[in-house]
Amino acid sequence: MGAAMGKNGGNLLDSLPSTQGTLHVVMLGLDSAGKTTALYRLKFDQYLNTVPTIGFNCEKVRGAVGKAKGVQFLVWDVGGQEKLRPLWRSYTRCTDGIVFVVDSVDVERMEEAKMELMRTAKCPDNQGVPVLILANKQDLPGAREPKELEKLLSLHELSPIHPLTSSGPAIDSLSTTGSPHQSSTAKTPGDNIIRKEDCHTQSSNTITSILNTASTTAANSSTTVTSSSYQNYKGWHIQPACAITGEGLQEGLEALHEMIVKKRKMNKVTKKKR
Ligand SMILES: Nc1nc2c(ncn2[C@@H]2O[C@H](COP(=O)(O)OP(=O)(O)O)[C@@H](O)[C@H]2O)c(=O)[nH]1
Ligand SMILES: [Mg+2]
Repeated sequence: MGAAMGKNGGNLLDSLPSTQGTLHVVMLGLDSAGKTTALYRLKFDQYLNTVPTIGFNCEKVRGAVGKAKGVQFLVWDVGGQEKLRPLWRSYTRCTDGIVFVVDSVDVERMEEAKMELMRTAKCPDNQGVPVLILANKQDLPGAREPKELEKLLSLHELSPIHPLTSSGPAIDSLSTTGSPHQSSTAKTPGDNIIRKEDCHTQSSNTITSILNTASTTAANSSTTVTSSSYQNYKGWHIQPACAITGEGLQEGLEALHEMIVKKRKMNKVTKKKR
């Protein structure tokens, strides 16, 4: 898709003035998992033939179901080839949510997918960022069910550490809806990388200290709200999908939206406790 979509399809430049309130989402996953197909199915509600993504595609898409109905998402679809994966980090730094697309049939590469997912989700910048795992290609024979993928990908490891009950690191990340000024067309690797300095967000150090403070304060006073907020927040959701027909994609966005809203509420409570 890439460059062709940039010329003929939606252009991020069009979208820049009205990105306030837009949720920023990065779509990652191994090459050929179906990221670009999913993006353009969401955007145009039709199947578009893709070519391997070198760089990224970026489109505004709208939620169509449940509480996500009408919500605008700015979705970055980043190339998944091995040589491009080191760039993922630059795209996830200020994101509201991560969509990790998995080819549900490709069991041989499931370990590789798990490794990349964990590397991304456990990176200090991304801890606590909601992750939607899109179990794609469910239309194909041999597609693994979400329950099995949950085990194969060790998704339980993604659940956040409860800062009030654990002595583990309480790292959170406050997200921002500030938009990096970039073009929507595919670029060569390294072009138009979102840098953390571009995002008006707080550093993980600051956030760690916010949570540590909250933890101490809350332990000495009323902890119910913060505590239950954290307990309700799983931080990930697995959604069966078929990017070719579009099945499951909007439901996935709805689940991601719900996680983002919960996460923001948690952040608010945490800030109030300071
Ligand atoms: N059967 C099936 N094929 C899919 C599905 N999603 C993507 N594909 C195919 O998988 C290949 C790779 O898709 P693409 O979107 O380019 O993957 P990307 O590298 O993750 O962006 C293409 O031939 C798509 O047509 C799906 O849900 N079902
Ligand atoms: Mg692609």
